[in-house]
Parts: sequence; C-alpha cells; structure tokens
Amino acid sequence: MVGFVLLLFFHNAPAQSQFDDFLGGFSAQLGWIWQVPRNNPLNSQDAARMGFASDALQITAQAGTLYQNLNNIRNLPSLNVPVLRGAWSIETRVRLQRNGLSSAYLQAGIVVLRDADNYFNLHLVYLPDQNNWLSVSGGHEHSGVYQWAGLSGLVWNPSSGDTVRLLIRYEPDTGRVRFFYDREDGGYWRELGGSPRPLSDFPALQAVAQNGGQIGLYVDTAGGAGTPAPVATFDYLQILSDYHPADVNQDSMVDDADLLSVLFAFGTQRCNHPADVNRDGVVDDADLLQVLFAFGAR
Ligand SMILES: [Ca+2]
Ligand SMILES: [Ca+2]
Ligand SMILES: [Ca+2]
Repeated sequence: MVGFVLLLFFHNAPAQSQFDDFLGGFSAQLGWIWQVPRNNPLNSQDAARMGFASDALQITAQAGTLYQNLNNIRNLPSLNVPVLRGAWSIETRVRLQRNGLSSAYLQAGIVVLRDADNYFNLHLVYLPDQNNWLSVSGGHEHSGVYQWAGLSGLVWNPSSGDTVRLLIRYEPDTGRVRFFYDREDGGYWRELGGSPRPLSDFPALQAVAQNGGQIGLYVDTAGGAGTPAPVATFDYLQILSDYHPADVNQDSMVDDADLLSVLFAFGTQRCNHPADVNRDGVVDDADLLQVLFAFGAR
C-alpha cells in the first residue's frame, strides 16, 4: 500500500525544483550567474551593493535598468533554466524599502529573460502618482520595446507592509499563465487584475518557457535618486517544472543512465513505468528512440 501511494505521488508530482533560501549565500548546488545578455556590463554584479542577511539576499538599488535600450542594470542574479514543462511556476518573497528615494516607480521582483531586450517581470512597485503607496504589477519587453503587462493589484500604504510573495503559474491545460501575490495581511494569494492571460501575450516569457532562458531577481529605481538608497530583500526563489519525459531517473539530465533504465526494463508491460517514456504501457524500442533523440537534454 505504501508503495502504491508512493508510486501515485511520484506520478503526480514529477517536479524538478530549483529552490534557494539564501541561507547566508547562494546555494552551491544551483548555478547562479550575474551575466545578462545584451546588458552593459554583461556581468551585472556589483559586490559592494549586494550581500546576504541570515536567510535573505539583499540588493541595494542603484541607477541602471533593463528599460528599452538603456540595458545597464546592476546586480541581477539569475538561474539558467531549460524548457519549462507541465504546470511550471516561479515564486519569490520580496521586501522593498524605499528609504530616501525621490518619487519614482521603484520596483523589485522576478524577471524572466532571454536577454536585456526580451524579458518579462512581475514586481512590487511604489506608485509616485498615488502618494508612493505600494502595488503589484508587471511589464515586459519584446525586441527592446517595453510595455505594461496589463496586470494590477490592490494599492496599499507601505506602513501596513512592504513585503509580498509573488507567483507566476502556468496552466498547461488552457495555455494560460496566472499571476498572484500575497501581501501577508491574512488575505493569502490574490490574483492580479488582468490575470489569467494566454502565454502568447508575453513573447519573452513564452520564449523562455518553450526554449529555456534565465529566471532572476531584480530591483530598479526607475530614475529616482536620493539617500539612503532603497533596499530589496529577497527571501527565496523557487522554480518548479516537470522533468523531461525521457529523463527516466529524474536527475535533470537525459543521458546513458536513462538509456540503461530503458534497456533494463525492456519488454516490461505496466502502467506508469518510468521507462515507458511515451506512456503507451510497454517499454520498447519506441521509448529507447525517445531517449536517444533527447540525449543530452535537460
Ligand atoms: Ca532593454
Ligand atoms: Ca536522467
Ligand atoms: Ca512505451
């Protein structure tokens, strides 16, 4: 019975997770990078203005942005991701302190990118036209042209909380992507106005989902200035995505171990056998071919 339950569990939740709690630094298991293609500098790291609290990544904001052709953002750490599969999701928790900054659309959150001119972001933002109160919104750039994503949350006084959780979640059955935030006021996850949306509404997000790319965290002063500088504090980043179907042993790589798994199970007829890559109830040469064709994929 236990085995049956476990089998069900693994069948229903074949998620490949990238999670970093920022426990005093970046997780060594994850390959964090600072490079942002088409940004100048390519390596965005400015070590003097980033660091770690006991369990959080802190970035002190400075001038520099991905906006339009400016492409000079600093301190944008990201993870390389392969194709996103199944009901993939991206989540973070961020606190944004405005400190001495002048009125500006100061923002911090998740950025999903192919390069500095093709990205999607979901962020916590101060609204200069609304007494610098906070809200949640999104934006995206396609071939260097920035647009508001048409997503909007409630507007609230930052004295009642300057921390949110942000969540992007794909629905494979509908092809739509949904956007949520939790401002930790007891209301839990709220869906943004303008959500859900077809993934194709956001070409850069769709490109990363279908071809792979980078998922990172950012803060942007949006042209504001003043001291002390704003600080963005990221508690964690979590990316969930299904494994490649040919990744039989679910170690995030299609390689000879998966080929051997298919060979050793060759001829087996059983429901939900992991080596039955094409899920037709038998492990045979069709599954072997799928592993071979996917060899090296993540
Ligand atoms: Ca740009
Ligand atoms: Ca594997
Ligand atoms: Ca099969």
